[in-house]
Amino acid sequence: MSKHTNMQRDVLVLNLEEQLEDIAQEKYNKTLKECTDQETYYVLLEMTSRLMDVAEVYNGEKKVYYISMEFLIGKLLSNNLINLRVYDRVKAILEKNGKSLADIEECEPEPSLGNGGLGRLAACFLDSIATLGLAGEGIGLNYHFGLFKQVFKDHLQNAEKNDWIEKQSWLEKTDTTFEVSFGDKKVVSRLYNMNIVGYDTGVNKLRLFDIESVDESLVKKGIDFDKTKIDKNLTLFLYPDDSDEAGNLLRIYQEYFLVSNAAQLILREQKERQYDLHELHKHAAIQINDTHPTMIIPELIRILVEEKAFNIDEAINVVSKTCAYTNHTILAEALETWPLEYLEKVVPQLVPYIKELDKRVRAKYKNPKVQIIDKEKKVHMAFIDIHYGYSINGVAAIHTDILKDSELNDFYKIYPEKFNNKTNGITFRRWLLSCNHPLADFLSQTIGDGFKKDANKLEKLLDYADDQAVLDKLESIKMGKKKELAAYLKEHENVEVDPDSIFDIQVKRLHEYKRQQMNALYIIHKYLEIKGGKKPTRPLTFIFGAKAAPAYVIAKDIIHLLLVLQEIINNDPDVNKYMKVIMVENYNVSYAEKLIPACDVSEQISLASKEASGTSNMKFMLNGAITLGTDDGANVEIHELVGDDNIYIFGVSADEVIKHYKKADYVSKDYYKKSPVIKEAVDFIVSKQCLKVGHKENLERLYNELLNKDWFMTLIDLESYIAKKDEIFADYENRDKWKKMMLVNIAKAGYFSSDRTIAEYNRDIWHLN
Ligand code: 26Y
Repeated sequence: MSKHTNMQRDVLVLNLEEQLEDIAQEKYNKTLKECTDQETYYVLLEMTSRLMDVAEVYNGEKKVYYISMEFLIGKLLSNNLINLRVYDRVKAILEKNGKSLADIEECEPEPSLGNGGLGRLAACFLDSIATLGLAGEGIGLNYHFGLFKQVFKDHLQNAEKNDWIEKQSWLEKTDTTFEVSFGDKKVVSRLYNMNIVGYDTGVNKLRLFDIESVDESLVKKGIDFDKTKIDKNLTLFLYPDDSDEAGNLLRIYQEYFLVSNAAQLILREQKERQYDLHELHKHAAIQINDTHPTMIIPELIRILVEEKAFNIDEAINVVSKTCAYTNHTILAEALETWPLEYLEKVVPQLVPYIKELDKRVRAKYKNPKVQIIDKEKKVHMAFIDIHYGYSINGVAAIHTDILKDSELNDFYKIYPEKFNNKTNGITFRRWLLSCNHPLADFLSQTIGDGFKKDANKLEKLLDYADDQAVLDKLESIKMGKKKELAAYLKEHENVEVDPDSIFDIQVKRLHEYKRQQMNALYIIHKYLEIKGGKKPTRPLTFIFGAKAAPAYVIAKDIIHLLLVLQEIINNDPDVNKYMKVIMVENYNVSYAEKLIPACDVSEQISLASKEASGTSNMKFMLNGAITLGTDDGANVEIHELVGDDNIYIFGVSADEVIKHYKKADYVSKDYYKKSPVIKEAVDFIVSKQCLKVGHKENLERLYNELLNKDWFMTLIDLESYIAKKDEIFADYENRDKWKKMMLVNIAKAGYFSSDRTIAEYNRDIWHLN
């Protein structure tokens, strides 16, 4: 940090209280004490922004550009205060003025710029890039209504617009505008910046592009709008309904809008710094977050050829040395393949370049499975990344192995040196320091502050594995967080839960492969057991949070089932003393920060081989929850780190699953017929009791799906899941054993810091100084 900014910062930090009073006067002509919570939030926003404006800005010889359609950053106030190292002082000043920082946080709207794992990962990465002092920025879109807000009506998910942008916000409007041309129209973009401050370090920027001509009044009811008016709707929503052609086209418009802006921004910076574009790869690393920004490759090549006088070989060569791709899924339906005809309509200028890239592959490799444009004239976006990028990584060890050995094996045989693994991570600033102050403080007292900068230091906690006082304290911190959550659920969901019950939590996007339906079948099983007189030793609280893509019918049916079960069980006086079910409305990052610290049992029950990594598994572990999971994604690595005694693993292995798919020999009905327990639970879905509360159409469709398709093999694992879950609940009563498991999980979580992940990206892929 330069002496100058250092001094400015010191002055601001020394006079925090004066600053806050001054801003309150300037803005509201009030003392801080007189401000409402809402006003206080804006005062803090201003103060924090000033602090960030004088922090060091990273400027290296080489920079990483993390391009992503999603950045699920969460609320920023607390996080920024923590990273600026002023949280405790601000909290004290507020308390002196009769205010609680927690109440003020409630006034901040949560930016709605991502769907789930991939978007949240991008946000954790930005935090770690800044914390490690690397020059890097995120480039994304500023969706006005972002991901929809979930509302439950009649036990069904309804989608509403999420109007999160306020006049005063963390967004800073810039003077930068670019022209973006599509086949049939042009739009003008506008760049907004957000500061990303590292922990006790400097700032980077998140660049979010928008259009000036966006028209919010296009959205009348729910999330429906005219999908054809691109100049008005382009940045309204994140991934609109892709069930029809207009939705797909809009997504291509959005993707090209993102990469065209990114390319212009990057090339402008190269010019300002007077770098030779033939050496682009020495000054820029472009990380492509899943295939959504893949068009950056042909777009850069196009610009270099058409505007910078490169010949095509030179252009392809330098772009290929600059771009790297991260794969987040092996689900075929999530791998983008765009009909060439769509690209011809939206981005005709790219088509000759995509055809050229395809032609070069064709000349070299005969295997039809590695061609960019297939027989049906569909463009496989991932294949562009693999042929014309210099790195391809999976996001957990098992995921990368599956990519290499099966899904992308044909490519691995061609380019073994390009493939590498980068196991995901999470930022401990948000997922420990910010969401769990009691735990963070206790860890500091016990093992020192070192873990805040070097997460591996958490292992020191293992020295206390037999220290009764430490174990008891971990238990009481958990209890404190469970009580807080219980109060929040009472207020926001109108459900009463017992903090002494076991909190069993599954929060993640709703998808059949994640198998929320299997958890629902366990709940049915337990319900029927209790009805039959078999009471659990201790009450059980099952909590879900999940949004389903609006066009994903079965996922919405699963939500329906969960809401129906919630209604039946919570209102059944024979049972509600022993178990409760809560599906929280509008699960988001802020909700996660309340749920995760309060969790006892972390549900990570995807069909083995299907969850690329998962990241909530890491957040739960760090906060002392015990994983109940399959050997899938990063669960495998958690399992290796904590050992068999500190995790509950069940179900068929990834290898077995892959064999079943290859042989196409899984028949769910066989499992249903064979097992009375399975049959009883599945039948309950269409029982009179359920049909009285829920809808025949939804429940029958789900029932038939499970019985006749069950593509993600719920029934193959149901019996072993029930057995493991009963075992974990029984073990909960062995309090000393449980507390020790908590301790080991926290102590071993250090590996999952995104600081480690980012250090690896830099070491193996980006090579920034
Ligand atoms: C193309 C479109 C339909 C699409 C939109 C969003 C496809 C995929 C996605 C999002 C995928 C995603 O979030 N994947 C998750 O990425 C996490 C971070 O790597 C993983 O931990 C998680 O296992 C994976 O499901």
